[in-house]
Amino acid sequence: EDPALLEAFEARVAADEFIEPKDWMPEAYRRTLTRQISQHAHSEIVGMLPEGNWITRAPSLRRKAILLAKVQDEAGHGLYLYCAAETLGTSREQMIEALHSGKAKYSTIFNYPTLTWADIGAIGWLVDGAAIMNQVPLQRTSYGPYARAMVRVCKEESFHQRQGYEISMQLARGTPEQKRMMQDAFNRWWWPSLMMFGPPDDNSPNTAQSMRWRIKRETNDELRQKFVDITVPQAEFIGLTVPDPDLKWNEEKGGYDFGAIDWEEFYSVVKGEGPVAKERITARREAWEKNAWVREAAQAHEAKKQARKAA
Ligand code: FAQ
Repeated sequence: EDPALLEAFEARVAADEFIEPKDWMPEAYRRTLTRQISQHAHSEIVGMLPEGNWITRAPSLRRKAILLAKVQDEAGHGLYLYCAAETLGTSREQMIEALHSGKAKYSTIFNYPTLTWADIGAIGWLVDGAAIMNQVPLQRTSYGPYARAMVRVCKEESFHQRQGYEISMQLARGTPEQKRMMQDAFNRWWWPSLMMFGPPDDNSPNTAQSMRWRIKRETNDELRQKFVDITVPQAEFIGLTVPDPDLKWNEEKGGYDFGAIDWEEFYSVVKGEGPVAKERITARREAWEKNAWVREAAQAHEAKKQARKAA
């Protein structure tokens, strides 16, 4: 790589300029962005499944309409993100093939099952809450198309978080059985939500370079700490107990100390051993195969239109 080009690139990044698709960029920058954005896109698409599972069983028409809209938003986020990743030179077919063959990663959080309606509250509140915490700084990520996609995604995600917290609040203040159900969902989603931020900084191979290139604006541990500090008072406010006996306010650091995360569980879920990992990929593959006729029909329609134009 030409050292003059590299120097000019680094100066632009240091000046907080956006890098655009046709600009020169180091190959490693392109690779790491393609990796992160495509994983993010896959997460949005696979992330439709746990909640999609409850659309037919939502407890009221209002809840059903909200949940339908939310799951459709996730599809939209996946599509913007695939578009952003495509601008770096990898085709959507290649990315989808990588997901379906099990080569590509997506967020560990979506390999856990949704057992009760309370899980829908917990996902909106905690999973979307963690997602926003991570995505707000990505609105200033150095790659223009990714940063711009994040602006709209964050607006929608913040509505998702509120709807989840509202479900959680209603259940936590409901009958003893509803409260028990909400506490159980909270217990199951708490630790996996903390894992969403990725491995600890001293064990995160990509963080240092991604911070230098301003792809990441905050580290995994910094974001995880912010999430804990914001979420614990929300749990207390609705009368839920955080399932962590070591959780304690630390006056000196102005944040909570929290217990050890089970990183073995994290790495086994990353490797594809999550409780419902096989089910998730099977559902994606089946959706792709069963709906091939839609893609074929769209292509046939387009070919006819082109032929008519040429005639
Ligand atoms: N799951 O060196 P680092 C959503 C991998 S939100 C699986 O720290 P990096 C919204 C990592 O890829 C969820 N793998 O990596 C929604 C790397 O492997 P690689 C999606 C993980 O990239 C809500 C290795 O471990 N959000 O979908 C995870 O610097 C509700 C070493 O890690 C994003 O993707 C994990 N949790 O930092 C939808 C946000 N963590 O690639 C539906 C954008 C780490 O070298 C319903 N991404 N790994 O083979 C990021 O900010 C970063 O990529 C991190 C990881 C922070 C996730």
